[in-house]
Amino acid sequence: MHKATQEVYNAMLQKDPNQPELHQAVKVFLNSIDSVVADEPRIVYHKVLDRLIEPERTIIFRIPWIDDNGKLQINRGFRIQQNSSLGPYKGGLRFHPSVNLSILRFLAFEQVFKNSLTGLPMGGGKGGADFNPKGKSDNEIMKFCQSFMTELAKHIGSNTDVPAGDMGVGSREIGYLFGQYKRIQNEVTGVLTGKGVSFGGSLIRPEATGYGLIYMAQAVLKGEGDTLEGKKCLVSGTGNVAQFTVQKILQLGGKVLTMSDSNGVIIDEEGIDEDKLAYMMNLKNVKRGRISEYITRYPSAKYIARSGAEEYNELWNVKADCAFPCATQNEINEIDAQHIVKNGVKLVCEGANMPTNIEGQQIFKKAGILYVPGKAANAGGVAVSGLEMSQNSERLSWTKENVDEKLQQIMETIYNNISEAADTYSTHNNFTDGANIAGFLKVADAMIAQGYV
Ligand code: NDP
Ligand code: 2IT
Repeated sequence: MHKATQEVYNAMLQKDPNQPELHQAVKVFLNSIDSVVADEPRIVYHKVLDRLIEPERTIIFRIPWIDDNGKLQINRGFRIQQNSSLGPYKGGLRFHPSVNLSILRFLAFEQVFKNSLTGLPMGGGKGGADFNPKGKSDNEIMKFCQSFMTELAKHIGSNTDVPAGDMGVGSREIGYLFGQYKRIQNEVTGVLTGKGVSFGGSLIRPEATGYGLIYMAQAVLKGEGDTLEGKKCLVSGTGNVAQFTVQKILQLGGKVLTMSDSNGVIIDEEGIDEDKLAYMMNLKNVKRGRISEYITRYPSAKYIARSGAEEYNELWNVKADCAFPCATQNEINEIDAQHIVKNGVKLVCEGANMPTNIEGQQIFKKAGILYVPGKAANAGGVAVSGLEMSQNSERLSWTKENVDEKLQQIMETIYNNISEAADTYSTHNNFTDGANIAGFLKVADAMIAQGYV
């Protein structure tokens, strides 16, 4: 990194020493944009770097609630309002016991550039709580969501900040959060996205992140004169993003060999087909069960239990053509990345946010793997959230076909823009640099035009 860029990074380390996920995201980003901001006339961009890292506003609050046993519970809630230069803050809410300031700040930081890449007028934000939804009753989830929104409602609004789902927050939670917002504000607006279709939700929003991810993969493969047809694919996770990633791969003639949850991995060499996916979706979304049950129904598959402390993940050690990490941050370390390369994978598209650690990313780069970072590859979710905001504003609902077509166009445009930025400022097919630079330039220009705020 050039001196001025390095100084920005060092200042962050000094100010927020205990935020490793934020440091990781900022480091990758600064490395990408460093060459662009180094020389005249663009040196002026250095003036916005410290402001990009510092959130416009950080809200931390108490969430008191009462469980089914009448016991008082408390959690910590957050909303990081990172950057509003392109529009209202926009980004998901995560409910997971690991949630802390570092994780949400990295997610909010990434969200700013992701939203910029969609081409829609959205700033970036992220929020959530260190709440563990596992094992909670529906009543407890509802009580928790209502208490969470009782405070959050003071800080959001359809023209201010529009949250959505992320890990642990799906349509059930968005419904409860929306209901409570309405009670408090006595106002029906598009203050959240991912709503039920009967009360303002957009068709295709549940599918959007996974479908968009595969539209991106399609665009990248097309650039190489190839398609997904017949490709063997590794998918991690079994949540919202993973499920619709698998669905779209199957629709396009690919074969899916793996899925996972936080307790273990399924490897099914015969392929996870539509029937098996339907079983998995019912298991995860309705029964809220563990994927270990999959092998009782499909005994020819293999289940490998995981504690999370293993040196590597067997899921990434399977011969395949494409890999789609769709679970969580840093799920691919350097050993996993080496396995992915060794096993012949040519394309890695990130459905999760920052699933590959820095060493892993370097291994992909060295091996010449086509690697699309989350901020470009998983932007389809927030893009359709942006389309939901538009529909709410005009009080109309667009058809499934219409939204899906717009999603495809947006993903193709993102591919074109990050490819072009890579060719102009970095090297051909360096989608990390392309995504960071293309996302950054738009945000930086808007910040400068608005007086460096
Ligand atoms: P979900 O909560 O629906 O699913 C998360 C999945 O990841 C579950 O299968 C979960 O397993 C698994 N998982 C969680 N933690 C771990 C872990 N430590 N090790 C292994 N597996 C784990 O979340 P989403 O599908 O919505 O989100 C997945 C990723 O995609 C996240 O990185 C999120 O930020 C990102 N993303 C989500 C978007 C969206 O629209 N929802 C948009 C863009 C990105 P278990 O069931 O055991 O918890
Ligand atoms: O990481 C993400 O882009 C999301 N969780 C979706 C955010 C949104 O506002 O739809």
